[in-house]
Amino acid sequence: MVTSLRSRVAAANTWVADRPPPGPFRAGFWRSPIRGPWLTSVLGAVLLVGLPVMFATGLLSYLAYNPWLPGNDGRHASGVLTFVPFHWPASPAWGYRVTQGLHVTLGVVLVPVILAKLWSVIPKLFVWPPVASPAQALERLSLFLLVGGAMLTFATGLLNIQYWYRFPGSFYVLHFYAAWVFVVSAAAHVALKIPTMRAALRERRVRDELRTPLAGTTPEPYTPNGLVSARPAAPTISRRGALGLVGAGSLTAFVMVAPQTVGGPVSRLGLLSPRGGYDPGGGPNDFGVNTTAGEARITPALVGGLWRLEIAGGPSPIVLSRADLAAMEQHEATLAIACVEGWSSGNQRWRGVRLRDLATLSGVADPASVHVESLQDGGAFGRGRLAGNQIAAGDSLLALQVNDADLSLDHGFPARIIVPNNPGVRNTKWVKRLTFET
Ligand SMILES: Nc1nc2c(c(=O)[nH]1)N[C@H]1C(S)=C(S)[C@@H](COP(=O)(O)O)O[C@H]1N2
Ligand SMILES: [Mo]
Repeated sequence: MVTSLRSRVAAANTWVADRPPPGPFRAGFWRSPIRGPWLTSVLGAVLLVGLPVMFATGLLSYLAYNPWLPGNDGRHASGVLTFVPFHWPASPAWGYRVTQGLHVTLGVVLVPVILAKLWSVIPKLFVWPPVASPAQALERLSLFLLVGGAMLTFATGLLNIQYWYRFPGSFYVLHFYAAWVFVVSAAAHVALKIPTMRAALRERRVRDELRTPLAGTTPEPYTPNGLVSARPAAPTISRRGALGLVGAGSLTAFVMVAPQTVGGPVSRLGLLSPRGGYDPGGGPNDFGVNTTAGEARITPALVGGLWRLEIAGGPSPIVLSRADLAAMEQHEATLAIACVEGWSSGNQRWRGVRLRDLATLSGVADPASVHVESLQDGGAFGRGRLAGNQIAAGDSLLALQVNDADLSLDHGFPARIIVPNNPGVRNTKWVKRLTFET
């Protein structure tokens, strides 16, 4: 009885397996003669170098937000993945600019490689029958997580650097979890595929293949259910040509995006980076802006003569006017704003009151953190916490001026935070209250 049921299921399976629907499920539908383990392995090798750098710099960015401080972005993103091996330092001042510039630039540069890699394995998406055994079902599920995780990680990242924030939920959370799904499934994929990759790269030397013109381009040996076409067409591009195309795509992406990480006039070369230039007519405040005063609904009345800074957390709150702040000891620091989106303002000369002097004034000797609040209502941008080591750093300022001029309204007049090695978003503009916490 059981045997006959089994054999009937097996017979049904064979019947289905022998009758793929027309189109991409049929052997021989995919005909590119250069598709095969070699091309996939070369692209995989590039990703094997690039993705760990992306993941490491991404984790550093996560740490730079001080996710362990209540109310900071990283908090709700972390959950079971809360992992803070060290507190983000305030030096070197250029640290975040380098790691995040690398993260974003590499992310864009790898897009053509990822797309080519997906193209190279596309027959695998159309395996027939779709589920042949539990083991194969598991493998397909892991590939779904791999491809889905990769797409979501890259899509959220790319939308973010183009200032498209209308995600369902927070960019931070989506990007963070998608990256973990991507990285864990990629690690499993690599462990499974390393032998195939090594064999493929041993079979054909990269050096030799890069010398092979179109005329000499032949398919790799066919194996059933593999990547090589059962019915290869005549080549229209060599493997060298295909890799050249991907390389040219990556190089173009690099040229378009890298300049914005440098900042200053150079960033105008980055034609595809939206923050290429900001031109309020030149002058000391002519550098990139995230959220103008208009967008943040900061009116001249809010920042006029009636503006006061409130300093709380000590025995009694202190209220200071801008003139009071200007009368305190001023300190100058040359620092660049480096945004999570990969762009930098380039170095600017900021002038203002040291955060640690304000902490002392408030009566909190050795604060563990400071809660910074902006006149801007609502949203993650209007508030955030900085850690004790950031307050203590000598170049951490509540800035009143930049490049010998008062801050412009767009850059945070009457006063803004500027802290070395701090993600841009934590340099709050239009500050109204500082609460020092122990
Ligand atoms: N109040 C407030 N502060 C803010 C922002 C904001 O939108 N609102 N944007 C932040 C972000 S994301 C960055 S990168 C920097 C940019 O500073 P800038 O506009 O002066 O160049 O300001 C930060 N401070
Ligand atoms: Mo930013």
